[in-house]
Amino acid sequence: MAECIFCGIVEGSIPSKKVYEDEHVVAFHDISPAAPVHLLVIPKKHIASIQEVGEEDAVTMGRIFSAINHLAQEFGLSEKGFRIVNNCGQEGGQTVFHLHFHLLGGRQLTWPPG
Ligand code: DGP
Repeated sequence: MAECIFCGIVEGSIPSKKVYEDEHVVAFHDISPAAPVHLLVIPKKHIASIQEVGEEDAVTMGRIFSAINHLAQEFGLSEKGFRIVNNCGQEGGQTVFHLHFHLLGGRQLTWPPG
């Protein structure tokens, strides 16, 4: 079994509610939703954080953002809007060290975050 939780989700050894998958990207429902829609969009490749993203990941990063756009439409967020969050490192609030983007929507979100 993979040591990384999200690698386990990618390979299917850890269950998740997947909502999107292509050759580079997987998206699934967050286990602890902070909004009516709370999805996580991740690269299949293990990248620990945004600090490890390089030129070689350009196609993957593009796919992540086009998947986010597609999912925002599919989950009915396009009209009223939504938020994309990436937590990076300890003070950034990152708890799972496999790059992921939170897609949050379905309620009025406030700013600034805590
Ligand atoms: P972050 O704090 O940005 O690293 O967010 C990690 C998110 O991952 C957090 O919102 C909870 C979610 N999460 C952690 N473990 C699991 C899991 O096993 N399954 C799913 N679906 N989500 C998880």
